[in-house]
Amino acid sequence: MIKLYDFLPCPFGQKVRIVLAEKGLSYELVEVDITKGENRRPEFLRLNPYGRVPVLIDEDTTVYDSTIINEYLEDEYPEPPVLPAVGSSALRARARLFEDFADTSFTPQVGQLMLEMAKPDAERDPERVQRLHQSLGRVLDYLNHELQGQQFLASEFSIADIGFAPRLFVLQALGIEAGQNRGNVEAWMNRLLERPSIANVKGLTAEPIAGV
Ligand SMILES: N[C@@H](CCC(=O)N[C@@H](CS)C(=O)NCC(=O)O)C(=O)O
Repeated sequence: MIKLYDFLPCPFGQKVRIVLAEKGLSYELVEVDITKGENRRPEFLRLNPYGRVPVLIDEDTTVYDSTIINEYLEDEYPEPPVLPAVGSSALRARARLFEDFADTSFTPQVGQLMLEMAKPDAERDPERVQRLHQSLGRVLDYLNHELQGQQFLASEFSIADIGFAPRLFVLQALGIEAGQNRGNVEAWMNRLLERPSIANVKGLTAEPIAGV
């Protein structure tokens, strides 16, 4: 049976759990509490030298990093797919580009805003909050543009949408109405929430994780 080492509030672990749910794969969840440093234990560092969750073990195969885990799951368990079909190279590239964009330019910025918003008012840096609102607003405007005439970011539902899902639905709690004046984003979010894999993913929270 597949084993997933994860910390439920981790957005990268959530990406993997959404794919596992989409593919109907059962797995044993091994919780690694990174707030208690469990990810720094030698036995965990032997699984992932970076000491980060998620890590997936399937029989003799150990894979870490959410993007690489999801590629592994797609290769090993291709049905139902979470990438456009082999041969649709341009769409596959588009899906991967969006996943990478979510991981580098959206998820961490939402994490920074979570940290800022969790501070008492007197300690919060309003300029930083404003900068983060502006940069996230630009990302959402871009997504709104890219979703024009499309149900999902890479035509069919894929890792592109999954990359954004973990942090998309906590924005409201941070004071950002993602779908306001962005009709394509609003419709996309509603479409995403229709999927049990996303609606039921555990750990969606606007509480910050130290260091993420
Ligand atoms: N690129 C990695 C990032 C994973 C990551 O940053 N995980 C965080 C929790 S959300 C972690 O384990 N942090 C602990 C640490 O870096 O010490 C992925 O996509 O899996």
